[in-house]
Amino acid sequence: MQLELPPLPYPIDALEPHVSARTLEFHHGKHHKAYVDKTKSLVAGTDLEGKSVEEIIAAARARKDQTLLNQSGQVWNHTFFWQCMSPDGGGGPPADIDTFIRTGFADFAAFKDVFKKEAVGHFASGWAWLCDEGGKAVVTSFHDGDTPVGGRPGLTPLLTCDVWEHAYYLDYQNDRGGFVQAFLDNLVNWDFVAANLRGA
Ligand code: MN3
Repeated sequence: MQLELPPLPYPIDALEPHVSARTLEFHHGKHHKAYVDKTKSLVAGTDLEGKSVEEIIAAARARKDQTLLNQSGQVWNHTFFWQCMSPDGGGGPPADIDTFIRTGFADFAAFKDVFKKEAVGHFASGWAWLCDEGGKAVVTSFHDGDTPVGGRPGLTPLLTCDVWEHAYYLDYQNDRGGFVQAFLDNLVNWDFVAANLRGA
């Protein structure tokens, strides 16, 4: 992944009414941009200048540089997160994803329940994830700007929901559960999740 602010993969008002254009103006145009700008300023003039976001994250972990890890992790997480949503999202998953989800959960409804509990129960800022861990579906979360990228051996990220307040406060105020429910029911881009599962 390039250290750049990518354009959103859909028009800014495409996720309404579940995520408003105003939320995306701030979330993508201000918050995500700030993480890109801050990471660029942190690596400028160092051996990490010009490296990929994954390389910067790996170096931040190796050097125990929490500031660089949070900033570069937020770049990766947000670029991934935009692709996890679609105006045509939600509903049931494609057959291959449904089969995969049953490696870790009783069925799709049970998965949604666990994912929502993880997202709502995550204390303070962070991200809820569906990952492939050695062929098994797992739900987990990471704090602040941390990311599954190099965060735990054998963990492949498939889907994420941003549970920082900036992701939902303009539309849902303090109702994180309402946002996560709308995300699961109406926004998840299961085709993107399936591509991640195939290693695309
Ligand atoms: Mn965010």
